[in-house]
Amino acid sequence: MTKVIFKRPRALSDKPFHYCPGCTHGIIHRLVAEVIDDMGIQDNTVGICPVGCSVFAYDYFNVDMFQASHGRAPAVATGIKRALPDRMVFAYQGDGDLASIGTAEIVHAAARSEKISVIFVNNAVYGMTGGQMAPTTLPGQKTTTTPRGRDKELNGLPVKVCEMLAPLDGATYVARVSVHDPKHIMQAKKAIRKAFEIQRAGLGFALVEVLSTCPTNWGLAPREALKWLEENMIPYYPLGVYKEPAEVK
Ligand SMILES: Cc1ncc(C[n+]2csc(CCOP(=O)(O)OP(=O)(O)O)c2C)c(N)n1
Repeated sequence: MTKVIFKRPRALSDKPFHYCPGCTHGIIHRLVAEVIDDMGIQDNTVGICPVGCSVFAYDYFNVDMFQASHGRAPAVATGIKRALPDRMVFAYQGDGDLASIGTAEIVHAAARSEKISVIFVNNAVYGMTGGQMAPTTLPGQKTTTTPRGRDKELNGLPVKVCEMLAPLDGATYVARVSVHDPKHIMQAKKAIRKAFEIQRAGLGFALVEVLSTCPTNWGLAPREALKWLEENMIPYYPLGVYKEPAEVK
């Protein structure tokens, strides 16, 4: 008899991901889908995908999906959640999308404490458009628009999204996780589950920042990219829970 020990979550379609080898968007999709399965909310969930490499997330998630214009996922999520408050609504956004063109959207969605869950994928570059500097690009990091490395005099310093949003009164749950190894992947799933549980309990705005790789634009092999994330991104973007309501601790 065959015993199934690992299978595709129901909340993921069988369409193969288009992501580059070693890109961790696929792992993060899977974690969100597993949480949807585990909570039994597949028929009741609406996802918003961004502009960026994960724009085709609407093909991968087996739930109702919307595609928002660049940076506007929190506004679209707000509209859906307010019109259909019994739905579980999540926005999935990259760092160019959320922390650059969409900065005002995310700040005000958090300040209003919209009852949405935001999955924020920080890979320190604009992936889809060819690896330009993002607000999250590390000091000294080479990108196609900072070929000599990000220079604080010319390019300023990175935006740390969790540290920026957590002090807002409206932000209910804010956490940063990583997916560079199995232990951290399991921790990331717990944080994503919490962001959904907070929404289910009607407690307010929840955001999970997931540190992610972009081997193609970083110019690294997949395993080197995981190591680069661990050694360079985590020291600059410390992992942990930045805000958590007493109800779910
Ligand atoms: C209004 C608008 N401005 C700019 C673009 C070009 N654009 C498409 S994707 C993208 C960057 C996406 O980067 P990120 O959000 O970090 O996601 P990633 O691709 O790295 O996952 C940009 C600037 C666009 N499509 N629409």
